[in-house]
Amino acid sequence: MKKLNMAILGLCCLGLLAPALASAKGKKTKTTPEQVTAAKSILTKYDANTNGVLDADEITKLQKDYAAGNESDAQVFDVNSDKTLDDTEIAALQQALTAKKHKKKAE
Ligand SMILES: [Ca+2]
Ligand SMILES: [Ca+2]
Repeated sequence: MKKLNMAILGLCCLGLLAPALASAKGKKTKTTPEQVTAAKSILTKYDANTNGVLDADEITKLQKDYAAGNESDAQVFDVNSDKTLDDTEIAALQQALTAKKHKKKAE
């Protein structure tokens, strides 16, 4: 009986851990065209030193503005809709910015 309980407990732990592991396992989120457009717009607004990338201080300002509700473009990156841009979401933003450079679509 005790063994069974342990087995069940083990299975429960696995069940709890598996999704966490799956999401932590650096899965790449796909960049949507909307995100690329928004990223471009954000870069235009926040690239204060115009070096073509969002630096730490520029990202901090973006995060502050977004948290204050002053930045609507960043909304597409707030995947969990908690009104803040965390590291993962900023990474997605940076990814969208690079995607723009690599993927050139003839329009
Ligand atoms: Ca910059
Ligand atoms: Ca968020």
